[in-house]
Amino acid sequence: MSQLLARFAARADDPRAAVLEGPLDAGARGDDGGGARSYASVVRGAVAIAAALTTDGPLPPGERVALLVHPSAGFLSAFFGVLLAGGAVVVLSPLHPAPETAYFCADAGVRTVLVSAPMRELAAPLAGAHAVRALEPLLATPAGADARSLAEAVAEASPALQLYTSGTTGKPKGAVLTHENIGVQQALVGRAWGFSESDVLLHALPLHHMHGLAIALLTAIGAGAAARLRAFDARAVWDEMANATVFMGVPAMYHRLFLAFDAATDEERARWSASAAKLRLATSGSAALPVTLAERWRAVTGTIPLERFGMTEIGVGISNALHGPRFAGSVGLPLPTVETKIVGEGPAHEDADVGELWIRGPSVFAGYHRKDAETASAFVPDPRGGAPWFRTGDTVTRDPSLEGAPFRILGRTSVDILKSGGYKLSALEIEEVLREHAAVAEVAVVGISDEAWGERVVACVVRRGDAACEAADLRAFVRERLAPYKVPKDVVFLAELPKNALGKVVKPELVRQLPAHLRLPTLSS
Ligand code: MCA
Ligand code: AMP
Repeated sequence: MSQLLARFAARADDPRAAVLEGPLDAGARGDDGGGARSYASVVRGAVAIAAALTTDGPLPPGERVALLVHPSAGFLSAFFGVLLAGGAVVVLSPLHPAPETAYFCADAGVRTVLVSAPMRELAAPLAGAHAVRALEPLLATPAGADARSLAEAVAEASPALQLYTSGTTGKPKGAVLTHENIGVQQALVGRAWGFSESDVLLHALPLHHMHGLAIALLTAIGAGAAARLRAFDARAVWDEMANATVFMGVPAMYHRLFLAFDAATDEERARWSASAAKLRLATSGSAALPVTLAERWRAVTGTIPLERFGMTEIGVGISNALHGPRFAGSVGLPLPTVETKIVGEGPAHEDADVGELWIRGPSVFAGYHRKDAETASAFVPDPRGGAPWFRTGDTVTRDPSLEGAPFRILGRTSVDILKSGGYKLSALEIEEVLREHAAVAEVAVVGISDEAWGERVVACVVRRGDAACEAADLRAFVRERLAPYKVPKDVVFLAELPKNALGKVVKPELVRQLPAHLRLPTLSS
């Protein structure tokens, strides 16, 4: 039986808040009033969604059902409703333009899309190819079964979630995570970070990625905590820390928090500092947390954020300890059940001091949806017949000078994978789109180090002949086709791109040349 669903179903009669939606009131921790949505009502909603999805008979196991639902209790009911019906969730985001959303749905083989009222217009282009169903009326579907009996029918090995992640092969791939993967992850992270029913998670992360969805929201829900869901806004996040116990962010959020802090009044700074210092936990992940930001957080709260390493394909694999020393610039040690190996240039499977991080364990995903070649190249068989290793594509080392020799993430093994504000981006995907523009003869997309975003996406373009085309035209062209966070921040026109003898663009050389062509970003850009 799915442990993820068993934990959820066990809260069917729990009157305490699962989700806090409205204006925060420190006392709102109980019934369905004042923006607090109880576990009982979220479970009831999920059972109703499961009933609505199965009126014509059971779903084929792992049937992909897409959600275009704003962050809310309804999102949680829809998510668990699909799972209780035996399906697997594909989370869509309002950030994606229609062509990208259409690609996710087509690639996943989605037949049904559940849409909440604020997203209705965005779902209109999907209506031709998919059954688009309004969420709110479905939440009231009469249900015959109860959550526990539905949970019992779902196997641990069944797919639960398909998350789209950028890779080195152009278009994003659907990483398939089973109930076991997510359930193990939920328990591991919950235990490692000391989650309990008395926690209130301040949640401002997007829900279409592993960090916001599983590492944050499902960890909190698995422990019976409450999640305050809101869009990220630096001043509001500072304000709302007063009513939270845990905050999870990406480094770009900490950067924004300190821009707001520096612009705040003395009274605000004092109030915000006091609230932040009272949080029992603040975490950072999805990209390297610069030591300067870690130290700014220490100056306000007395401790640096708990940094950990994760991936869509594995959830959190390595984490600093909740109690015990935390070292800025290191991500700590593998969580229990996570096996690691560092593989260098030498013979395969030989442990090295510096090299690619390989991981295995029950939280590692099942494979990429309908992409057997990519799945095969992501895993390395164990020569002794054990479970295969997942190649993370991250270069790591361990620091023997620190207690426990914690891991340090040194960078990606591929220049074509970028991280901007915590989002993983494929340079190849952005290049493919730019190449469709009539004025583009050649293009190379690279990331340059940036204080606000970690990496700043820059497109280097050779124009076709004397075609008239400006940076703004190309940015607008990409924006119609890809999420706004994938749009290059800068477009640089060059006479030619540096290439090696085989005619391949030498991206490191291009990055070295770029400062001469670019106005360097300012602190607030
Ligand atoms: C927004 N913009 C961005 C990004 N976010 N550009 C590049 N990179 C970004 N990450 C663009 C907007 O489209 C807009 O463009 C301009 O920047 C200003 O947007 P703004 O409204 O100020 O941004 P925002 O909406 O406040 O977003 C900033 C953010 C967001 C809150 C930091 O980027 C974010 O939520 N990042 C989290 C990503 C995440 O969850 N990653 C987890 C992946 P324009 O002006 O042109 O319109 S999972 C993972 O990594 C693993 C599992 C792990 O370890 O966690
Ligand atoms: P994603 O595919 O969006 O899940 O991103 C996963 C990638 O984020 C990892 O492979 C790392 O490159 C990066 N990442 C996650 N956490 C950290 C961290 N704490 N430090 C450095 N990089 C990180």
